[in-house]
Amino acid sequence: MDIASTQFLKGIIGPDSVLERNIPQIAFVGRSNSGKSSLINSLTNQKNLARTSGQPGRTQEINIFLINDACYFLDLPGYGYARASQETRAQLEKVINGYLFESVYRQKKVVLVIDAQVGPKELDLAMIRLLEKHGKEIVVVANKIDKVKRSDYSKQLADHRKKIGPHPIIPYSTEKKIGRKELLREIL
Ligand SMILES: Nc1nc2c(ncn2[C@@H]2O[C@H](COP(=O)(O)OP(=O)(O)OP(=O)(O)O)[C@@H](O)[C@H]2O)c(=O)[nH]1
Ligand SMILES: [Mg+2]
Repeated sequence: MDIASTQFLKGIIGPDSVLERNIPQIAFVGRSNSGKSSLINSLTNQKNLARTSGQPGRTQEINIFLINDACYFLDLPGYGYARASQETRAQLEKVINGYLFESVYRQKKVVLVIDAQVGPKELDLAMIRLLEKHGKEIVVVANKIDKVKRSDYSKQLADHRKKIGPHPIIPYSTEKKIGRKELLREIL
């Protein structure tokens, strides 16, 4: 299945009636700057549907996109942006955890976006453990795979796999358009 239509619905910071409709939710989570918003643009073949930035901390709300009139993509704020103020980080964490762990909402899949070159950091592993504890279906996207040298590719992915455990890991590059078909197959 491919993506034929995409529509931005709204940005939310807490419970919302849009999420009460009987439409499967696919949430994109991960560290700030890992490329969640770029990934949504890449999957939907749009340039500026989700707003991206070289500066971490771009996405501050949960932006909801309706895909094919059939499911939602939710672009979450990133966690772990060290230079944000304590207050901002606490607020973002409240939005992320409130939606994922303290709401009545269920996700068809949670797509955890990591930087393929950096690998999963402690905050990512903590997020994976929390998601597992709450019984979420996790798909890991190793984004920015274009930054990894060809010769390091399989060793890097094997290292990530050891840390991440039994969840699918999809190498991806929003810049080089690598991994799109594989990820769509996994989530749609
Ligand atoms: N090299 C490379 N850079 C990428 C790729 N995908 C995204 N980026 C860059 O990563 C930066 C962050 O992208 P965003 O999509 O804004 O990241 P985000 O995870 O939504 O960030 P927050 O909203 O702050 O949580 C931008 O400068 C993108 O151009 C990729 O596949 N390869
Ligand atoms: Mg973003």
